[in-house]
Amino acid sequence: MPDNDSLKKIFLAELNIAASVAELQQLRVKYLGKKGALTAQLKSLSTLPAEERRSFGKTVNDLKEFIETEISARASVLGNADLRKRLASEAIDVTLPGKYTPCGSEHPINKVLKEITDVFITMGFGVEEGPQVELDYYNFEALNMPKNHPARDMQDTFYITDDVMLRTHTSPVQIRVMEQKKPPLRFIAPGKVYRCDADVSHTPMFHQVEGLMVDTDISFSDLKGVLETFIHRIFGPDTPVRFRPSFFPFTEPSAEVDIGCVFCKRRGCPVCKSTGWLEILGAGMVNPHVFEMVGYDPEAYTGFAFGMGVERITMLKYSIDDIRLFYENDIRFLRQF
Ligand code: 2NL
Repeated sequence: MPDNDSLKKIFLAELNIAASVAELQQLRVKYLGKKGALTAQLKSLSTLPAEERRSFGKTVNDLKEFIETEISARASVLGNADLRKRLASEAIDVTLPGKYTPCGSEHPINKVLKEITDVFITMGFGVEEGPQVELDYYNFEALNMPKNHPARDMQDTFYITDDVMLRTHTSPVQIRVMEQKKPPLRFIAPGKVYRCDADVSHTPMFHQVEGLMVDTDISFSDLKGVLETFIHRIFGPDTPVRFRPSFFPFTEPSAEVDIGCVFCKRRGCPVCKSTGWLEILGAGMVNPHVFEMVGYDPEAYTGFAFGMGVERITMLKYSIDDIRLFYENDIRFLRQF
């Protein structure tokens, strides 16, 4: 068995070459562990003559303490070095350019649809939705367009069966809501609608926002106030607005609403066909016959309704001259919004 002095020398030599905290841990076990060199020294104590035990015991204990202190000191140095090494090898250069992540943007139709919806929500309107595959009853019949009514032809309907079709407007949503709820009512019905038609200003699928307000004393002034406010929020407060008499089977009286041409500022241009005005909405007072169809007393209630095409409003707002651009998915077009 080596004496304490040689043990110390060997330990110091080994301590010197230990290169990591893990190797220090092995040293600790080797010298101070249950089967360690120092433990063996202490065990040999009992074989010594009594007079030698005290000084030998002290030497072993001093050495034990010395080894513990040395290992701890070295561990903290190596531990710092380990940390520095890891920090250096795992360092991130935050100034390097990032990986390119392609990012889409909101479709212009959804963007304008949201803007329109927000304006009406601000005025206290709710938002209602309904099925795109609709029954003849809700799409036509309940809106005062019985079978063989000429206005049905204007709608270029996609039929699925005699009684089932793709909705040609979102008015059926309003019929369904009126069947379910009593007045007062105030909501818009945004969504996709379908008509068999295709050219620069028509796609077979497009978006509509219709609106309805029903109470005991709703007048044409309410309709004018709400729609003028809406137009001024979407096109700016100085936009001229004009109400022109028109006809819809589901409203009486009916009006078409024009704004001063956004392209020529009413001086006259090809877009407004030299009239200085652009049509953007249809509206009117709900036809009493429609109220009867949903079980409302037409003597007790009045209301106004309106409808607009979202594509048309978006085209006017952004000076887009071909509706098909919305649905060609050309990224150069879509990126501009
Ligand atoms: C247009 C015209 C309009 C309505 C839609 C409506 C709905 C019910 C009752 C009465 Cl349930 N009216 N909707 C009224 C007038 C005009 O749309 O040019 N749309 C693009």
